[in-house]
Amino acid sequence: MDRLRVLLIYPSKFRVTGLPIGLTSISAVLKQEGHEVKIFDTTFYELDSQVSEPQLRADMLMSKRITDEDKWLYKNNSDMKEDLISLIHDFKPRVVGISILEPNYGISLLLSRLIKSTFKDILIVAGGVFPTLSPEVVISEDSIDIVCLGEGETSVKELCNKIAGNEPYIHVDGLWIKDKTNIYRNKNTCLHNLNELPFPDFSDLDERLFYKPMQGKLFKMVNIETSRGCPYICSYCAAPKLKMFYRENTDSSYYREMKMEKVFEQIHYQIDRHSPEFLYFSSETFLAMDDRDFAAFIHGYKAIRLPFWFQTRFETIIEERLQALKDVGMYWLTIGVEHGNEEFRRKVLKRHYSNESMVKAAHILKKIGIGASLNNIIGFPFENRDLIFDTIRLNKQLWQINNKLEINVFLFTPYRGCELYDICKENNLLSDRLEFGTGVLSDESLLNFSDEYRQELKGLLKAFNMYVKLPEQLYPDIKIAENPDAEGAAMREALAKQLQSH
Ligand code: B12
Ligand code: SF4
Repeated sequence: MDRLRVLLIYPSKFRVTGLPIGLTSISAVLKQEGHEVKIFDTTFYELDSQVSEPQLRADMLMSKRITDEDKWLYKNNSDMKEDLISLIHDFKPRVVGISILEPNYGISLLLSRLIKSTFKDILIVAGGVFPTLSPEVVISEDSIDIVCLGEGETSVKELCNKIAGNEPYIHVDGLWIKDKTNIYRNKNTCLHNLNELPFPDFSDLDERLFYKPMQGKLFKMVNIETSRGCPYICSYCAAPKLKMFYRENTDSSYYREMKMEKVFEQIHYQIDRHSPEFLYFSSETFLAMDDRDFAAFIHGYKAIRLPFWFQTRFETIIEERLQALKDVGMYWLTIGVEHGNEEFRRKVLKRHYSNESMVKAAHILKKIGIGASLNNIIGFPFENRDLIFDTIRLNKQLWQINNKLEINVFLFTPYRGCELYDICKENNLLSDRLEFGTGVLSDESLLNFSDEYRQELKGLLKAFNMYVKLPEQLYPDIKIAENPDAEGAAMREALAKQLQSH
């Protein structure tokens, strides 16, 4: 069998840093088979926005401004298309794989069309959450030859081995493959055992991708995969549909945990290769682990001595666990509040926990002396200003308990494959502004709201942290700060100063 050259594309934008596990896991598997892999990353090119993700978050008073951003997250000064073409000329890949999330589908098409029109013989494979949940959309695109549904490690390995061995590949599991007359829709029957996969290979990624802001400073971080999937069913997230996809196709559970001994093997492996200053445990709900694994984690981590952070759910915040985690290096965590009205949260978002449990968790975090980012979303269907104020009030209550909490707020985006996307569609709520590639980090709602309400949402996004952190006597001024005019801008500036001195 020959060695195959495979180029993997990470079509990310806005200088959103952090390491992609899916793409690098595929890279590791291909290298294990002896193939040669390179990665082309679009994160640092000047694309549709001048503003980086960290800068945008600081502008919205969510997090501290990074002072040395340009030193670490500087933009490329070359042309993305020219760089890609020249890389392909030099590397001469037989296969190009693109990892696609819905907000990145627009840029993915730009690149796949460019490649197809310049290098006709290259086979282009699209994989990731978006192709998995919308395969018909992706397979209908002329520049894409193959769509990978679900986890791609085994499918891509088989595809590349067959191409390298000059064997027919139209029946490889998990791939939808086009030839001149047909589309072969092969089912994905494989959900991987995390203990049997090689560790993600980050060695071909741009060094800048490793840097994540933490309290206004950038740290070199490495992701450690501990689980895949999520047991919950939130209506605005892709995880429940992915769970259904795997249940129907493989009859197994999407949510899987890696054995603790394997987690530690991975930690040592990545530390040896990348010397990180911080670790990020890549799991949708890190503290979903049982008591035995938790005890093993605490015991094993004592020797690691690196600060770490993770994301989890409010239900998993238990004082004894958090204290034990802090004692071994936990620095920060991220938790989803998402909405402040219990009934709305339960009925529309399908998140079942009480506000009281969040208040209790905020007290625990305060007692332990640990900070956390709270994620919120506004601009849902069936929401209004009053309901948004329930979210503001809950965050205010939590922040007053623990002012180390960082309050994040994002605009709801209806991604295909999420239950709320279908609900918006049924209710004729999707606007014609909804195109692939829109929505990410935007303040422009993609729902069919009135112009007035869309403007109101923009104002509320900017003012959210002010409402949460400044006294209620200032609410009339904050209302002025919501306005898009010069008076609003001046008021925002004045209030932002007050907030900083608070
Ligand atoms: C970790 C994570 C991130 C990381 C890494 C992102 C990445 N591209 O890997 C960071 C923090 C950077 C991130 C950012 C964002 N994310 Co995110 N993220 C996740 C999360 C929680 C886990 C992803 C993961 O690592 N899964 C485990 C790996 C193994 O699975 P995987 O990545 O899907 O890869 C497998 C397959 O998809 C396939 N595959 C993937 N790529 C390829 C490529 C080829 C060629 C092939 C053949 C196969 C293949 O094989 C892989 C290995 O098995 C998911 C939730 C989820 N359940 O997926 C959301 C999720 C992917 N994120 C989402 C979104 C919206 C975003 C943001 C836009 C958020 C924002 N507002 O800023 C940004 C955009 C990022 C960008 N790069 O532009 C959405 C995507 C929705 C959609 N329908 O596309 C998800 C699904 C969450 C949700 N809301 O439903 N995210
Ligand atoms: S939002 Fe988080 S907790 Fe809810 S289903 Fe998605 S990954 Fe799981």
